[in-house]
Amino acid sequence: MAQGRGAAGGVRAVARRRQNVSHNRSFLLVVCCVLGQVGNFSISQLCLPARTITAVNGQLPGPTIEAREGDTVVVHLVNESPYHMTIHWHGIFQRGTPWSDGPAMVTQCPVKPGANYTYRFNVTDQEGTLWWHAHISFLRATVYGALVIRPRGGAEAYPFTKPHGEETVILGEWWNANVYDLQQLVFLTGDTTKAPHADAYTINGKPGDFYNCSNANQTYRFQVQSNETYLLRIINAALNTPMFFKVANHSFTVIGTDAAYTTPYETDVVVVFPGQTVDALMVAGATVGRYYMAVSPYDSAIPQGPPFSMTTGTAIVEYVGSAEETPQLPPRPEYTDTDTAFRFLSNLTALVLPGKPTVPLSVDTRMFVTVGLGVSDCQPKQLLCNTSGTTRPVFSSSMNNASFVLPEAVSMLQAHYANASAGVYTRDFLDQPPVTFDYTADASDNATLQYTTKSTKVKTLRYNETVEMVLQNTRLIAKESHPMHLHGFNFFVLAQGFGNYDQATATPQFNLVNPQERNTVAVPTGGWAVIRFVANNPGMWFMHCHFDAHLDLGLAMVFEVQDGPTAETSVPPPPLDLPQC
Ligand SMILES: *[C@@H]1O[C@H](CO)[C@@H](O)[C@H](O)[C@H]1NC(C)=O
Ligand SMILES: *[C@@H]1O[C@H](CO)[C@@H](O)[C@H](O)[C@H]1NC(C)=O
Ligand SMILES: *[C@@H]1O[C@H](CO)[C@@H](O)[C@H](O)[C@H]1NC(C)=O
Ligand SMILES: *[C@@H]1O[C@H](CO)[C@@H](O)[C@H](O)[C@H]1NC(C)=O
Ligand SMILES: *[C@@H]1O[C@H](CO)[C@@H](O)[C@H](O)[C@H]1NC(C)=O
Ligand SMILES: *[C@@H]1O[C@H](CO)[C@@H](O)[C@H](O)[C@H]1NC(C)=O
Ligand SMILES: *[C@@H]1O[C@H](CO)[C@@H](O)[C@H](O)[C@H]1NC(C)=O
Ligand SMILES: *[C@@H]1O[C@H](CO)[C@@H](O)[C@H](O)[C@H]1NC(C)=O
Ligand SMILES: *[C@@H]1O[C@H](CO)[C@@H](O)[C@H](O)[C@H]1NC(C)=O
Ligand SMILES: *[C@@H]1O[C@H](CO)[C@@H](O)[C@H](O)[C@H]1NC(C)=O
Ligand SMILES: *[C@@H]1O[C@H](CO)[C@@H](O)[C@H](O)[C@H]1NC(C)=O
Ligand SMILES: *[C@@H]1O[C@H](CO)[C@@H](O)[C@H](O)[C@H]1NC(C)=O
Ligand SMILES: [Cu+2]
Repeated sequence: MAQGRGAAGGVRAVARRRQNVSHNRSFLLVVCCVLGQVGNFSISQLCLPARTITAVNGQLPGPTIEAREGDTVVVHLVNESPYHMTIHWHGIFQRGTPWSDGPAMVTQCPVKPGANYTYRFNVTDQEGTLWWHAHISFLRATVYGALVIRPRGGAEAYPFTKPHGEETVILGEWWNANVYDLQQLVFLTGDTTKAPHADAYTINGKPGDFYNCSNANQTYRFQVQSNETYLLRIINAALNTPMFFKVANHSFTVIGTDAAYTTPYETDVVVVFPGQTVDALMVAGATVGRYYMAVSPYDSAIPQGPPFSMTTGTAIVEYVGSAEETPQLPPRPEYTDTDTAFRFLSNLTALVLPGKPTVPLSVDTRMFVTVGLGVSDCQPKQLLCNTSGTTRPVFSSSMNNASFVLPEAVSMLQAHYANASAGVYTRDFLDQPPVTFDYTADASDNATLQYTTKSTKVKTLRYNETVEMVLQNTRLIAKESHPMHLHGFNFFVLAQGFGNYDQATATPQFNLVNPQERNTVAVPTGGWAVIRFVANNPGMWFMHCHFDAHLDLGLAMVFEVQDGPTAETSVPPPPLDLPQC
């Protein structure tokens, strides 16, 4: 993989590497581009004519940012694309640096075409694999890359035997259409079927051998040495597709998720939702030969909605000394195999290490939040909305029946910092659903309950309070497993299950010993998950579904975390180069 330094000049990367010394690591990301600018990038996929895409430093995926725990990362973002841009450092806590989190209109106004912004943050108290991506429109379809955090002592200090090699494995979706235009069309019509599904699944940007195009360049290859152990850093960067991940004739030992170590977990299939990462060891212990690494979609919707692309993205794991033979293809789970998804996702536990935060046992604020789809009225800006029917025409989504819209004039963090929330957001996000109903019953799926209205609501938290949140999926429109992502924190996943949450039966199932730590939890389809986190990070923190299709429709809310008692526990002044709207 390429290192994270840009091709252009003026970039400094501090080279000293001593244990227990933190470093400044500098990166230049140039987002580009339509015509003739630095980093202009065109690509031919699926044997179609080459086309310019929005990409970083002329690469798909973009450069990997490598750091050690405790480092300071400085990223100069230069926007040479024709679109408004922001970058989110997915999973980074951003303690003390809320202005660097990146979601457009939540923590910053976008970086305009031709403008630039410098993101600065420390990578503290987390190790493993995270990633970065555009957090505006659907542009993260091609604007993404890995963010690897090794221990201060380097790979020698892993809490597992040091592997012989490491590979970043970024799963993505490829769209033949321009994704910015698709997002505009979906928004203007309110009709998600205008962007039904991706044209291919990719591994490290390449779709592999099972699409109607035989081009040697479209398959990624991993070279392995027989009997050596590899750390696969698997990232799901797809817009809307959860993935099953397999390698023919190989199995894995999962040792981390979302940059938090797990108890080693043996499996022959990895399940990874958009926003999530899985670190897994793989021993090259098969007969010398060639094996497909394969990703296939997990479609959790019941009843099934617009079809996923029922295809398989592949790469090749190639042993040194193997012949150019046809690789073995692993059997893939059924597209609707919820049992396999749940088995993997619910069996992971944290690796308890000294000094690591443990699950808080007392709770200050309890929330019960429904998550799901619905319908809304046409909004004034939805100029292509079909108003001729009798039913509400716009697909929508909501949390506790509030369908989230971003403000337009100023970012929420700027409004918070200036004590000027009026006209930007309101503090009335509910702790409970406004209507109690049978959340997961088919009979509940009626037009009355589906209806939801647009707003910009936050839940305000005191600094340092402990929050427990039950996320309850609904059956409105469809049951579906929504990957719920929280910015600014990791949370502990205490329990998860199917049907309506029942406190009496769920509480005894809570894992209060070694629950998995995540920044994105896939709430089971037609089910629930219970999470806990400590609000020890002042700022405005987005919580949302990591399917871009659902985020765009309003499946989101924001936590407003108040300042603590000291300057270190308060939102600092905005950086001087913070973009203005
Ligand atoms: C980031 O780390 C550096 C070096 O340890 C430290 O001086 C600085 O205060 C940290 N910044 C924040 C916001 O915590
Ligand atoms: C970033 O923007 C500032 C202000 O417009 C400009 O002075 C500077 O040259 C830009 N830097 C780069 C690397 O484009
Ligand atoms: C390949 O082309 C065939 C025939 O045109 C079509 O039926 C099939 O769906 C295509 N497969 C993919 C993966 O696009
Ligand atoms: C493969 O990629 C190389 C380098 O980008 C390019 O020169 C070559 O034309 C490509 N081959 C095909 C068949 O597209
Ligand atoms: C790999 O290990 C197996 C079992 O220990 C052994 O039979 C084989 O010779 C080894 N292969 C190589 C290339 O060392
Ligand atoms: C490898 O996997 C393929 C596909 O599942 C299977 O047909 C084959 O028997 C396996 N080979 C070995 C040596 O296990
Ligand atoms: C994982 O979870 C399932 C329930 O989905 C359970 O039946 C199974 O025993 C668990 N353990 C392992 C190691 O998969
Ligand atoms: C608009 O909705 C009506 C009623 O549902 C339908 O008959 C018509 O085909 C729709 N028009 C378009 C352009 O989708
Ligand atoms: C916002 O209100 C707090 C508390 O009243 C005050 O300390 C702070 O100075 C105010 N900030 C601004 C920018 O007015
Ligand atoms: C919609 O479903 C809810 C829950 O089942 C029910 O209470 C309500 O009466 C239904 N409304 C209509 C109009 O059917
Ligand atoms: C959501 O709120 C709307 C508007 O108040 C109401 O009509 C609808 O029934 C509510 N749905 C749910 C599930 O609470
Ligand atoms: C935050 O909570 C932790 C754990 O309860 C406590 O140790 C710490 O002192 C608190 N910090 C502040 C500033 O209140
Ligand atoms: Cu969703």
